[in-house]
Amino acid sequence: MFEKLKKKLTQVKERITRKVASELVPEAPPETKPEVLPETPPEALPEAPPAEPPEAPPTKQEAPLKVPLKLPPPKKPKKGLRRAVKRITRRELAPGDIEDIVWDLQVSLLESDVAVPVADHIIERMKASLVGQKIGIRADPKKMADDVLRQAIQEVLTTEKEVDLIKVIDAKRAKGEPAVMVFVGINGTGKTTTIAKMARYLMGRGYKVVLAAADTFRAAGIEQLEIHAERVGVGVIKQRRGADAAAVAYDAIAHAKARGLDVVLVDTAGRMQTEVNLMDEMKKIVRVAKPDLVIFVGDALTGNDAIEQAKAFDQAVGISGSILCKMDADARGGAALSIAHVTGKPILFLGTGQEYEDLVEFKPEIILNALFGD
Ligand SMILES: Nc1nc2c(ncn2[C@@H]2O[C@H](COP(=O)(O)OP(=O)(O)OP(=O)(O)O)[C@@H](O)[C@H]2O)c(=O)[nH]1
Ligand SMILES: [Mg+2]
Repeated sequence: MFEKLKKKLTQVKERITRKVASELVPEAPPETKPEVLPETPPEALPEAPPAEPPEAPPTKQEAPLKVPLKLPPPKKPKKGLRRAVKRITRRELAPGDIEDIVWDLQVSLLESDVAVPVADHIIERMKASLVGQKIGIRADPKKMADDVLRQAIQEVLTTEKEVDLIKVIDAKRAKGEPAVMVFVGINGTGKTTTIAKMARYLMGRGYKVVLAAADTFRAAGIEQLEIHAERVGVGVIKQRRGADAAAVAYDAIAHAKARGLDVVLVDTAGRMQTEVNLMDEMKKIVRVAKPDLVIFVGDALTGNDAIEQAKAFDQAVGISGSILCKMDADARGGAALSIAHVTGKPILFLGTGQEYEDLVEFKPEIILNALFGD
């Protein structure tokens, strides 16, 4: 997962590390030996400039001769020296220091299909963290580079409003009603497979689930769902092909209510956001089913296209969150980094393979570890 983006971010981190290391300056020498100036610290990279000429300031060495005997001679040189060291350890990074690095990062993110506003946000956060940063001897350049990028990316992965699927189901169960979830997205992104995975996931947690075969549009749409349902051992409510998709969803909800089931997962036909009739049909499904959650299913491999789709589906029916599938094959990571920030809706789960257990609850750490782990 994310091999290409990880490689690019590693290069950016190395550049930040080198930049910070080149700014490192020695710390104050031990107070007992004011005349001995420190050597270049071992942490600094070879290009780190020596911060001070090897000789101590001559005035300081001559000072003891001029002071009256009753004054302790070493005091003044120590103070002066400390002040000098303090001045140089105050070195800060200026915008110009990181201009090239910022440019590199921007190109890397855009090449990885990260959406422009998300790339901009990451860049701005990185600048805000680095510019004006005081770099002292104790700075750990590698850690600093890592932290700066990690934090910026963590921010774009997190939305203000979280959605806890299990809490939503439990709240409905407490009212004696089934939770209804409608899965939407363009063709072939992984909706039907994800519904089967989700049914398995929820049944494993003790919930009673039924599926609604509301993809009445595509040939074999219903049969495909039935095959998955049989494999995971869950019931399907269906009508014939071409039937009103909203009516199928309605039937499934009525069935769940009658049987005291906990969750209805509604499969829908894939549709391009530009297909007006199909988008209208989806709006009707949502109007009729009044789902607790509308879940956008995106194909991570389509990068920025998935983000544009998510925006369009959100505008049409108001999505609650997203599930990104095919993460197992995604080397670029653009969709995963962008979708939450652009839509303002959280990523709920990740599809990580073609098996039914390949559905992972989303946590920013999954992405961060893939990008920053060893
Ligand atoms: N590698 C991988 N493949 C996946 C994942 N999720 C789904 N797929 C595959 O993607 C293909 C399409 O999946 P479907 O579930 O049929 O997609 P859909 O959105 O229902 O498609 P339509 O009904 O045609 O719109 C199938 O071959 C799935 O096995 C995933 O997380 N990883
Ligand atoms: Mg399908």
